[in-house]
Amino acid sequence: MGGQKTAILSVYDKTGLLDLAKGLHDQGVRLLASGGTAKMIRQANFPVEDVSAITKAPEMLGGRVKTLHPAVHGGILARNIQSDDSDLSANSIDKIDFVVCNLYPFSETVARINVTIPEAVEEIDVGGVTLLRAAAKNHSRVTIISDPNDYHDFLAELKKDGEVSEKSRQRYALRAFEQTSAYDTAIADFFRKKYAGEGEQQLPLRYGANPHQKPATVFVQDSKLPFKVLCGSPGYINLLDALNAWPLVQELRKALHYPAAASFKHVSPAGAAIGVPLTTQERQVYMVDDIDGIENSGLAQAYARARGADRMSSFGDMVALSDEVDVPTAKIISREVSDGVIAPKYSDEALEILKKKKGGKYLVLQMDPDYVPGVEETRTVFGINLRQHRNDAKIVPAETFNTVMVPKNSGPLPESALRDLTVATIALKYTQSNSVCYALNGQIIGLGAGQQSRIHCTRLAGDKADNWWMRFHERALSLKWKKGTKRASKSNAIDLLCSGLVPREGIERADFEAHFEEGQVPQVFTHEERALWLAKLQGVAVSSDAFFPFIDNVFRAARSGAKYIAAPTGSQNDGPVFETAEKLGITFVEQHIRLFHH
Ligand code: 93A
Repeated sequence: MGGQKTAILSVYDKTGLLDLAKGLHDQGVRLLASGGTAKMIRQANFPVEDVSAITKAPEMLGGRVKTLHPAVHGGILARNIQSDDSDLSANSIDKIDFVVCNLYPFSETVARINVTIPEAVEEIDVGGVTLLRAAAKNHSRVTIISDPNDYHDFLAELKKDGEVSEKSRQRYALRAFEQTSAYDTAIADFFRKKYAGEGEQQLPLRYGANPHQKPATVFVQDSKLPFKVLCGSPGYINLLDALNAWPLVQELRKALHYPAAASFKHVSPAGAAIGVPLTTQERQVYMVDDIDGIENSGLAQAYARARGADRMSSFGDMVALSDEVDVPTAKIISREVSDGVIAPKYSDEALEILKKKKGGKYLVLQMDPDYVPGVEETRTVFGINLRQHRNDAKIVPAETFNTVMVPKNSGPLPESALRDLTVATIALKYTQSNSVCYALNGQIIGLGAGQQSRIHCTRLAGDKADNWWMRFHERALSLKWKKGTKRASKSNAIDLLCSGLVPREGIERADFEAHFEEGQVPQVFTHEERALWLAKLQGVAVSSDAFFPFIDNVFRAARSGAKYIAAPTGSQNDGPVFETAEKLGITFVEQHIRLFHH
């Protein structure tokens, strides 16, 4: 149409406004502006008309309605098409070519201490957001300038070319869309805190990962939190643990059809297990031989195994349980040092037991078992957003472990091997990488998490598996504790004995000896005793979250009784890795899904 171009200006932040108005005026652009914006331009003696010149309506409601009018939005949204042109001329509306707008400072206002809801409400920009969105929507014709930092480049381009290129319009439109999105997020955040009702859609947390990281909160957008707090108040790390531990037990339950339990610390499992019946010896090693009714509770046996795998690491754990929590399970938890539990349901009696723990402060979360998270997950690290498809890969025993690399022509894996590889592999899916897991009897027996080198994971997990197995040695089972020795102290002393780290002298030795009855301090294991006993650890299943780069991992796994290994392939050393496994009598299964987790 070649005629005079029109700009509408409505800015809260008036930085650079006069230079912009001058630049537009120099280009022969007609300027329309809302109240305060027009006033400032007029005072500087540049020609400007009030928006009311085209709306024929005054600003009203104390400024709540300034630019909200068909004369404005028709002029912005009209395309260069016949029907839009005739609509405009039927209503005597002129097209608008440039929109310059920035919004009321909502975030700055609500950041003030003691801001009231009416104060916040007044800072919710409606007309400005509409200007931004309308102009950005119609960016194929209209230029939207929403950041004073863009004034210079915008004017320079206009001056040079007499118009704004499509590329620039796209860039400016994107910026406007980002701004309205952030603006709406800030408004929703504010009102979620005010109106959502604690525990429904959001929950304030005492602090973040550390006490100085305040404020901290957990929330969902557009739905309800899928868990209820039945007792205590969750911390940030409790929730990180719970929200990793819950899907782990849910997946174990679905894959193996047994009740499942996990014991989490620092966002990795210290133990995870299904409720395979416990032997008398296992009950003793896991310190649950006095729990009434445990033999009839799959869930209690699962937790006894999860907690018993590595009692040192489970100290102060976050527990996840796949099924309704019953009395035997609650009883086991109630006398251990533990931070909290997440489960789909609690029997009344079990809940009463848990509610008494920690002086009434024990964290009890009830998870909605039907909750399904969205397929995408986003996190912010150092102010930068990262988004990915959630790791929803399924570990299905009958499918995941059916590609046997060595020995060739071997038949299908025995049920127990499939079970243990499944436990180990699902555990790795929720373990900080790198990770390697050893499993036996339906439970983790050693897990190496968060090591930068794979062999260090394999060793760490192997050492833990060895330590676990040493606890079944006759000597470790017949310790004579001094009366009053606490469970945690017993676990620490057993750990020293079983890992071969019993102090020889000094106050550390005295401290160790103090746990035992007079004259009953256990002999340390000799090298031979240890070797003899460890040789009896057999049939272990080992899983790795990524391929083994070197054969050393296979050597180490074999030393702790590995009979089955599942790992992704793709290493340059795959050939030697398989050969080594075969030589050591290990069945090596390709597990084709890499399972890094962070
Ligand atoms: O209260 S509003 O939402 N109602 C409107 O119709 C409207 N139009 C523009 N606020 C509105 N604005 C905002 O006014 C702009 O986003 C800008 O931040 C501010 C500029 O006002 P003034 O020109 O009076 O200083």
